[in-house]
Amino acid sequence: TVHVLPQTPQLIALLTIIRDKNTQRGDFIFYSNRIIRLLVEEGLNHLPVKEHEVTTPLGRTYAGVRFEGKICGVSIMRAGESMEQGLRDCCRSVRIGKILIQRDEDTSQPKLFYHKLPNDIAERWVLLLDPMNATGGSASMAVEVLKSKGVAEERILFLNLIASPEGLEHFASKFPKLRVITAFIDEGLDDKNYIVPGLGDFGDRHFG
Ligand code: HSX
Ligand code: HSX
Repeated sequence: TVHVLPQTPQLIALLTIIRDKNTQRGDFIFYSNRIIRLLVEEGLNHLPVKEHEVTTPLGRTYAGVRFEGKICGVSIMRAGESMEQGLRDCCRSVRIGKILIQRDEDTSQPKLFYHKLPNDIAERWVLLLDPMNATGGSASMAVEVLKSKGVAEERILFLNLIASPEGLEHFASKFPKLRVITAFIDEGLDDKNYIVPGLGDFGDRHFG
C-alpha cells in the first residue's frame, strides 16, 4: 500500500527548493532533511502501540500509549544514507543496516555489492531508506535481501522522497503487503529511467 504525505503548501515549498537546480548543497541537505523528518514521523505512525498509563505532575493519571516493538533502519547506499540522520533525529540509538546496491546507468539494472544488517533484524520493524524510487528495481532487490533474512513483508516500511508511478506499481504488484511512504509521486521516467521532473541525482546533490 502507498501512503503519500499530505501535499501541504509547506511541503511543496520544501520540494520546490530541493528541485531547483540552483540550490546549493548546504540548502539541499537542510531542506531535504526537513522532508525526511516528516517521512520518518509518518513511518512511525504505522508502528503498533500498547496501552500505557502515566501520572502527570498534577497527580492525575493519563491513559496513554507507548511504542511496542523494535525497529531498525536500513539504508540503500549511497543515496539512502542521506536519510539516516533524519531517522536518528527521531530514534536516537536506532540500529542501522546497510545494503549497497548500484544501478547500472546504461541498463537500469540494479546490482547488489554488499549488505550488513542487525543480527536480530527478523524480529524488528524495518524502515527502509532510499530517497528515489525510479523503476523500483533497486528497492525491490533490497526487499529481497531483507526477506532472505526473515523479515516479513508487512514489517517493512519503505520511506521515499520521490517515486515514479512505474516504481510504485512495481512495488504494489510485487510486494502487496509492504507499505511505501512517499512524499511525492512524480510524472514518470525519461528515456534513461530518471524520474521527471525529479531533482537530479539525489546522492550527487547531497554528497557531491
Ligand atoms: C527502539 O530501538 C528505540 O526507538 C531505540 O531508539 C532503539 C534502540 O534499541 P536497540 O535497537 O538498540 O535494541 O525502537
Ligand atoms: C538512485 O537509483 C536511487 O537512490 C535509487 O537507489 C535508485 C533508483 O532507481 P531504480 O532502481 O528505482 O530504477 O541511485
